[in-house]
Amino acid sequence: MKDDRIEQLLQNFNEANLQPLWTLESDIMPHKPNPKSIPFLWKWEKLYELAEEAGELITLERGGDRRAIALANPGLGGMPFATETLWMAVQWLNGKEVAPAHRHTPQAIRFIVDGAGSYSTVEGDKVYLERGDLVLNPPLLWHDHGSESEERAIWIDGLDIPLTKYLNANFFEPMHKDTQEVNTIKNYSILKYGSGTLKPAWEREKPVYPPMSTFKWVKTEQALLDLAKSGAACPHDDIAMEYINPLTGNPVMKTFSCWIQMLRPNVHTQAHREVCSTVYFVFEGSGYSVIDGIRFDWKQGDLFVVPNWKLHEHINTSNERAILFSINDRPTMELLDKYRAEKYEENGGHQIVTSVFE
Ligand code: GTQ
Ligand code: FE2
Repeated sequence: MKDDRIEQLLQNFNEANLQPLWTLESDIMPHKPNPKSIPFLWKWEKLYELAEEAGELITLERGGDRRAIALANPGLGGMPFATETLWMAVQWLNGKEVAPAHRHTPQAIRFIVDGAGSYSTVEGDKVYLERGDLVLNPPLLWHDHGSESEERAIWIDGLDIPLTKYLNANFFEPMHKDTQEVNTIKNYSILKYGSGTLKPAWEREKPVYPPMSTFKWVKTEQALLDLAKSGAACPHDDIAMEYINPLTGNPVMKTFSCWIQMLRPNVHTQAHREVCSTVYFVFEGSGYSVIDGIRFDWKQGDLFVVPNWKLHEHINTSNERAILFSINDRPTMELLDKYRAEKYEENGGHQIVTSVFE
């Protein structure tokens, strides 16, 4: 009797577009994060080969605006996203080309693989791009890229496109002309604010976004070498540094953070897991990471993903330094009070490798 009524009730819920919690629990309230994105790795040779071919076949026209090729995590059902919140792409710009000016609500960064005489203009501030530079593009600031040499430039883009899409907060606007006017000398914001520890004394206000658009590689590298010299290191990430707004100490973006880390020769870090997803770009060196028990061998140029709450540790297998650039959505998690982390205590902090990614 009662069973029949329950069955009828469930059917009535369904017809009324209602769903009772007691039939859903483990799906919408899992005991721990259960991301759809999977640990994955993209090899540089393949990315480069395909980007190069795109450089021959695809022109930069309005609509596309950029020759950017996105990492599509196989766990995300064909979406062009590296993780649930992060977009990562390889962008190829031919010599003498212009990627026309536009602006959008997703916030962006570029990490330069080979600048080759190219520039980015962000809200009238024109900066030249060199290997290892990090360029910031806060939300709704106009930007165009161009090349003043005969050679192609190539870089990595990081954006919060998936998060912006999920929040239905996306706006995109092409500019009425291809390139912005530049009224200051080149590299203006770097010259003015690039020291990071000193600022023009007469300026008292705190801009909402970091005052310089670019972190130059020479300074970043020096910071890594100095931190290593200090003897301090993170057990999980070795010589790891977060790019910050020098005027506030906050991560450079509201929704995601940028890191640069040096794994010293033969270092093997301790595994941990965090409520945040990370996309890594191997800037220099070779080694492997163990993510959720899977061994991912990497070398210069490769990109790989650590999804939410997956155990991970990094190993530099060489006698040279290895350098990883990465973006992670930890600032989003922290702003929303959802960040947690846990150390892996078993087995001396090292996971048992159950398979090797091919
Ligand atoms: O360079 O402006 O990878 O607008 C995706 C969207 C790069 C860019 C991307 C973009 C850009
Ligand atoms: Fe853009």
